[in-house]
Amino acid sequence: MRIDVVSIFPEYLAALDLSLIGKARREKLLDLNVHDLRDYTHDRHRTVDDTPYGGGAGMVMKPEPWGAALARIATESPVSNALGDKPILIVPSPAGAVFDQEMAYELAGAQHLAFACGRYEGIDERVLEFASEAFDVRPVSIGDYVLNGGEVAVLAMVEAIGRLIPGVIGNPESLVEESHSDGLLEYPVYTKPGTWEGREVPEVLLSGNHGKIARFRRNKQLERTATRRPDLIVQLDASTLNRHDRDTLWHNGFAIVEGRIVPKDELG
Ligand code: JDE
Repeated sequence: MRIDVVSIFPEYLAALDLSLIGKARREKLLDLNVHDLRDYTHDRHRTVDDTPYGGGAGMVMKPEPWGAALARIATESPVSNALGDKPILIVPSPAGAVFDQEMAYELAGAQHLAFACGRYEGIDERVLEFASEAFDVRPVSIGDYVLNGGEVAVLAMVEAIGRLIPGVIGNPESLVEESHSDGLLEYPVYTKPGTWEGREVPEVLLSGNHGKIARFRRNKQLERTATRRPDLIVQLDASTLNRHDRDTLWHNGFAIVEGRIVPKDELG
């Protein structure tokens, strides 16, 4: 896979030389290129921003450097072809569609991704229109909060996508296990020593009884998800829950009514 990132702080992306993603680059599984937007300016001060039309606070990123940088990346794309296939341009933005594991899987299947890191109040909207001639443009949010720029969002997305590229993860079994995570949060994990700071590892995990261990872990997943992410519980398919699952959910505030999972406090 080829990935291009455009930023006014290219040093921010230095973290992508490290760990799993750094190894994938060295092994040529990932061709990652970071570009300095200021290299596409022509004035003495390498200006990338200007005041907003219509007034308002802050500054807006000028279109010309973005147009030049993105045109260059599109030209070099291994994807753009006569069939109308386009590379994907991801624009981190609090106003984007929310990035999740499903989107990570989709993007991991692409040949060429580009990321445009905005700063200040954002990028002149005409850049996204212009870019859509050569790219499939996707404004994407990593959550409902505001960052100073897109760089940190790109670090998160490249890590989530990069680890799904075949060969990047040493132990592909962990990916298989992950994909079977059935819409619940993970169960808690423990390792040696068996007693630490007066705290014991749950006895069942030492029992060797695999049926009991599976039930214990499943209960922990259901309890955690009910407490921390009740929004995920109501999205579960009730027909996939056994008698034990239903009992655990009941004791954690959820009922099943006519095949639908509902918080008990919403019952009449
Ligand atoms: C991403 N959750 C939050 C991007 C932006 C066009 C392009 C970019 C301060 O205002 C911003 C911040 C950012 C950086 O991304 C995030 C983010 N997921 O904050 C833009 C706006 N228009 C503007």
